[in-house]
Amino acid sequence: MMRKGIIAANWKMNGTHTEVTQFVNALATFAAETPGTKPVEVVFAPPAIYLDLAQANLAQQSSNLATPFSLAAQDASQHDNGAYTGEISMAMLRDMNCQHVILGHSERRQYFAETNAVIYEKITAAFNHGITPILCIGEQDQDNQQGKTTDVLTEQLALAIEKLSENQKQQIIIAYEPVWAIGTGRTPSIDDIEKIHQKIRSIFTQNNDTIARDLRILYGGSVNPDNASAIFKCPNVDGALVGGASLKIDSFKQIIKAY
Ligand code: G2H
Repeated sequence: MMRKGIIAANWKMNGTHTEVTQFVNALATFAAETPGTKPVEVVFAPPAIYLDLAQANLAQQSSNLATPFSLAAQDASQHDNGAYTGEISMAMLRDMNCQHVILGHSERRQYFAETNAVIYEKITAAFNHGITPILCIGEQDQDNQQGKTTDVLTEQLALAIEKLSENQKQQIIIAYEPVWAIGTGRTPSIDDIEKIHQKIRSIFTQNNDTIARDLRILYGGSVNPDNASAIFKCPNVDGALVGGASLKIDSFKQIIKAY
C-alpha cells in the first residue's frame, strides 16, 4: 500500500484573519491529485488563534473539498489543564477539531528551550487526546559539518523509539528539518535528503517492516516550487513541511502539485 503524502503549511507567527480565510478557501477547492499523481493530503498550521476560523471555513467548504485537508497546531502543552497561563492543551485542540500538532520544531527547541524529554511528554499528551503528532527533528549546521547528523537524529528520536507502541509508531509523522536549511534557501543535496530519510526510517522502525511501510517522513527546510519536485522523487520522502513558501497560495499550490 502506498503511503499517502502530506504537504503541510507551517505559517509560524504570520498571517491575518483575511489571509487565513483566503488560504483555506483557495486550498479546499484545489484538486491536488490529477490522474497519475500520487495520493496527497494537505495540512494547514496557522497560528493557534486562527485555528477556529480555519476550521469554520473548512466546515463551510466540506461539500466542495477536492483534496483531503486538515488542520495542525504549531505546538501545544504537555499538560491537560490547569494554571499554565498562555498555554493551549491537546484536549482543546481536539475540541476544535484540530487533527495534528507540530512538536519539537527547531524554533521551539531554540527559543523556548524545549528538550527531548518535554517534547516526548507532548507526544504522549497528543496521542492521549487523539491528536497526531508531527515530530520535527534536525541537526545544526555544526553537527552536519562534523558528521554528527545521525547521532543527533538518533538522540532526538530515542524516547519515541523506546516508549511508543507499535501502533503509535505507525501513526506519528516525522519531519526531518535540518536547522541550517530552515528559512535560509540552503538545502541538503537530493542524494543526502534521500539517504537521511532512509536512515531515519531504519533507526525509528528498528527494522519492523510494518512500521517502516506506514511511517511518513516529511522533509522541511527551504522547500519551494523550484526544488519540490526533485525532493519528492526521493522514495523515502513522504511530503513536506513548508514554511515561507506556504505563505503565498500560488507557491504552495505548485508545491502540492509537484508531489
Ligand atoms: C522549516 C520550514 C517550515 P521554511 O521550519 O517548518 O520553514 O520552509 O521557511 O524553511
